[in-house]
Amino acid sequence: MEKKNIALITGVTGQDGSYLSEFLLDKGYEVHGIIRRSSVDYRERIAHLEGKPDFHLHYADMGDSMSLVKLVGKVQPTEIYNLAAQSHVQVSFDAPEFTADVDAVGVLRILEAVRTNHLEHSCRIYQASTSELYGKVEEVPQNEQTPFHPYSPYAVAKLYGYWIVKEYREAYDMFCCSGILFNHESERRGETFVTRKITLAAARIAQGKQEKLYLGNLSSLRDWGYAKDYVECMWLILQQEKPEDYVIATGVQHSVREFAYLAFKTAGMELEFRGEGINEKGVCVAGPAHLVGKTLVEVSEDFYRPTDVVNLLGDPSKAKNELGWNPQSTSFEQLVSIMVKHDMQKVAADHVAGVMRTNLAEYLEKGITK
Ligand code: NAP
Ligand code: F7E
Repeated sequence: MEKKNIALITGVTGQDGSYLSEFLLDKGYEVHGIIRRSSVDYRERIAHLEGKPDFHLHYADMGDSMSLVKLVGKVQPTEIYNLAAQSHVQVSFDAPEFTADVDAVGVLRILEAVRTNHLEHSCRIYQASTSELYGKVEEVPQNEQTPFHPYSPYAVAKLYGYWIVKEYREAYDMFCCSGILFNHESERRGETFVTRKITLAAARIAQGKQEKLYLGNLSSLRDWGYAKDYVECMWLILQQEKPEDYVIATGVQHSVREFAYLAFKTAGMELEFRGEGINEKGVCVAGPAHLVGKTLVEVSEDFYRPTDVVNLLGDPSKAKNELGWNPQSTSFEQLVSIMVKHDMQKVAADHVAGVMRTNLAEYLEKGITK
């Protein structure tokens, strides 16, 4: 009988972990995921997978070497996907030491757990690296050769993760690789990342549950893809003959302002942006009569970062040519539509169920209510 592929996913409860679990279960893998103890037991993104015979969850923590060593020994994975991280850039300014421990040293702990269990030549490792490494960008678009210039505590921690993976690949001949993934979003995206903050607010404003949305830098440019498309690349990277690093991106760039315009339009409100910088406002010029003429989007200094990454655009040529991956299988317009439609339904369902949610993203992101 053919031996089963066994995957261990750190960060299984996150956006990417949930899509990757579905993808690997469909491929016939036995999937093991790391969870942390939390005072709330409901794991929204993977609840539909719990109880499936090939899906297993284990308590461990990226900050606890012993838990990782024991778990890797017990599971004997053939592939590890290291997705666990404190992944919010703004939060990394507020909790830099925790971010460094999980996002930098955590990667080392995984690599050492594999070596300690003598699996370095049988277990392949994927590291969730990021376009944030390019930071204060030195060229546009960015590819695998573009120099790094990390520009936040998050990015600096992830740079360590990138280099330690490369080091272990060369020093110990391990099959470990980094996917340098540009922003990827979905209806499962955390609610304080800018895209989801916008789609949820558009849905809530359209349904009379919120008056206004406060954002930071509207001119920031991102290369936004669909998370469900990106997890396939994580798997493809580990199926190659040689361990290598890949840029995963769509090759298309939009501003936060453009994302907001399209999201509000999809929710039935046309915005016109007037003014500049901190005084810029998104005014409703077409849509429901009671909203026309109202300012629905404002800029707030609270959401500006001490240093911000403002010009990310990936060149996915290597992934396209060597992995055979299609960077544009979901367009920007489709992505926005998927997210807004989902959030319109979610807000309506919360209303019917009488759920009182303080999901004003301003509050969730900064503890601020305007
Ligand atoms: P996410 O939704 O924030 O999920 C992060 C995951 O990490 C969660 O499962 C979280 O568990 C877990 N985690 C955090 N600290 C941990 C710890 N100390 N021990 C164990 N688990 C811990 O992130 P994502 O968007 O899915 O991203 C996945 C990975 O890709 C991250 O490493 C991120 O930095 C990287 N990345 C993301 C993007 C993007 O655009 N999404 C782009 C490039 C790279 P809890 O649920 O318990 O908090
Ligand atoms: O910000 C600007 C903000 O928080 C995008 C993580 O998955 O992708 C993500 O990091 C841009 C920034 O994502 C608001 O200043 C404006 O320029 O959605 P974000 P991020 O920082 O790009 C990378 C690839 C990762 O690796 C990370 O893990 O949008 N922006 N106004 C805002 N951002 C937020 N959050 N909130 C605002 O109100």
